[in-house]
Amino acid sequence: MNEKIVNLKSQLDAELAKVENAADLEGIRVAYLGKKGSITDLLKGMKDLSVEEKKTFGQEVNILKNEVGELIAAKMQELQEQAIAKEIASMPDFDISMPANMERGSYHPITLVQRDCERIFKSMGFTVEDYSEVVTDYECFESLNIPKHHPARDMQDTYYLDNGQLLKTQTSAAQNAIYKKYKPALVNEGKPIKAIFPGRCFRNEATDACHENTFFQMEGVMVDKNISISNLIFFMKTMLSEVFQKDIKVRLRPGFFPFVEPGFELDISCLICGGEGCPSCKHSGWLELCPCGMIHPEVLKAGGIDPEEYTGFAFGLGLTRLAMMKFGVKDIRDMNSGNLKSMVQFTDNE
Ligand code: FA5
Repeated sequence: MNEKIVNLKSQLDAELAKVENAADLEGIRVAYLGKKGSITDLLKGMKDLSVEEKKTFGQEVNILKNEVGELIAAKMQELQEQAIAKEIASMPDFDISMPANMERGSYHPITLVQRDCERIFKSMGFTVEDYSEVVTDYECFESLNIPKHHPARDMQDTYYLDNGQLLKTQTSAAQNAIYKKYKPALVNEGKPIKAIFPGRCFRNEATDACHENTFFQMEGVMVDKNISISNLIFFMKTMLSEVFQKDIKVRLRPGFFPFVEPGFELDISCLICGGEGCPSCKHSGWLELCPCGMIHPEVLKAGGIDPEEYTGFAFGLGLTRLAMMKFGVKDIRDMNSGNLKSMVQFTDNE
């Protein structure tokens, strides 16, 4: 066997015997197998060999390369096992022979519908955005065409922080930031803004079977040239049929929100009582689920977008209520109860 190969191998053995942690081991891996590593150097040196020598030497280097990879992987395993053993030894009360607690949890119903909605909208080209729960008055109200002292604020009382910020009452609070973030791509590259942003909302209000003070919404916006109500209706229909996987009764009626014009309330027939009327739907047979509308020109302007050139739609889906309907949860307050038994019964099969 080539002398260089033999030397390299014994050098590696010596280094591996001394290594004590994963970071040093990674250093060794790079020194041997990296782009500028010793084995790569050996391969580079082959250009000066005869055809016959190249064949033998090449084979030997490849064998060495595999061997080095295996030795490093084995050493990594050994180091990991040592680390676990050390951790266990440092916990005198840890009894590894104790049986594991077999009570299984499950994903929360809201997480499940949120993921479902994200999957559906992603497949239609929407990006998923995350946004803060603490926002400014400008984000939550003013940028949405709700100036100070506007009566629309009365419907969304919330929790204020000493610094004047507040816990967001609606996921619409992220609209302004989303428009500003994606406006350059819209104007310079002609890429429509298509985003959804799920999030937790807070309102200071009395609770009942379909109202909580802490609940989830998922906002969606689309802005481009020539966006119309038909686009909005298409996306709403697709979302509902994908989430429920069956036909459900919906109704669209006029709704007032200062940040859309025209605005709509999209209600679904209550799936708890089949539309007969029950506490979950305030005995009306219908549940307000997803208000929506065409984005108000003032809101586009606040986001730096020219409303003469671009139009768009926005919707605010009540994710917690959607989860209630999908999983047959009669009282929204169960959703925040932290009661594992109560939640698992709805989602055990997921
Ligand atoms: C809004 O919050 C608007 N931002 C929605 C919107 C977005 C309209 C974009 C137009 C364009 P509203 O307050 O109606 O609207 O709440 C929207 C949905 O959130 C409701 O239909 C309901 O499903 C859910 N929701 C509202 N308040 C509560 C609550 N207290 N508990 C549980 N779900 C709620």
